[in-house]
Amino acid sequence: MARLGKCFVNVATVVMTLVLILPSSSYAATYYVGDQDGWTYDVDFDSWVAGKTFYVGDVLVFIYDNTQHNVFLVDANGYNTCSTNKYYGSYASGNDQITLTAAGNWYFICSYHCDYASQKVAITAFSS
Ligand SMILES: [Cu+2]
Repeated sequence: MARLGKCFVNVATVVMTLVLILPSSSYAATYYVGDQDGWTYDVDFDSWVAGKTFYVGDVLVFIYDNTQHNVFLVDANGYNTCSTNKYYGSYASGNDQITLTAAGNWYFICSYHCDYASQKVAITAFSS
């Protein structure tokens, strides 16, 4: 019995050590863009971003009606001008999960509603 008890202690120690040495990216957060409103044009995405700190490894989930909206990953110019002439990713499933894979600024726009309804969001990802 004593031997069994020691075994459990050792297992517990190994598990705790593994938890402690896992990189912080293992605790990546998932963000639903626009919260309950989702990815649409009735949302102030600047306000949604305010107060949040995003890290590499975090996941953005864009939920939307894919007959109405889409998601384009663009650069700063594309974000500012609502242009998809140059983009790095396009999504149209209505439930897109996009991982922030690098530190820096990430810009997402809806090609239908960026210009006149400001359906766009800019996110800065920090190294985790
Ligand atoms: Cu849209």
